[in-house]
Amino acid sequence: MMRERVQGSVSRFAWGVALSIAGLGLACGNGGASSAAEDANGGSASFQSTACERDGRKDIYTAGLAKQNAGVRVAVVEANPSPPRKGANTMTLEVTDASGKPLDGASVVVTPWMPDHAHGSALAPLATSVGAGRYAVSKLYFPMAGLWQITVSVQPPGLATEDVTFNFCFDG
Ligand SMILES: [Cu+2]
Repeated sequence: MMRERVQGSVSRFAWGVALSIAGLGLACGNGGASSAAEDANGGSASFQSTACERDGRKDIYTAGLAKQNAGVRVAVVEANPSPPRKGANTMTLEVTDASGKPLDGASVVVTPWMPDHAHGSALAPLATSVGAGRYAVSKLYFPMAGLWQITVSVQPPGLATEDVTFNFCFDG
């Protein structure tokens, strides 16, 4: 009798976990089973670290965090909120050439992308030149928790486009 009751309880628990993971998978659209399981772990108080804390791909945000391609360097000099998080954000980027000269008048396109789910954001960010090589980015919206790639494509006047990519992870 006792043994049967214990087995029944374990079975119900297993079903509950399976249903939770299935639900997260649906919410993520194209989310794989492994990332859905990670989200489930991140939301559980019984684990000591969050999904983002365990994600080795992320950049740790600090004001001035910079990435460089061959001829273009992009620094996130300001983020609001700071650090960036899930939801609505704004950022100020400083764009310079490899020697540190501010690049004004460049075409700057910012593209958010969730590599684990193969989707972007419903909003297209807007980058506006504010002088001294700085660009104010609005409409930067991350609709869900997880790892986001923020690619900044810079085309200085008359030159080729170069991309730099920041990787920020947001817990729910
Ligand atoms: Cu997603």
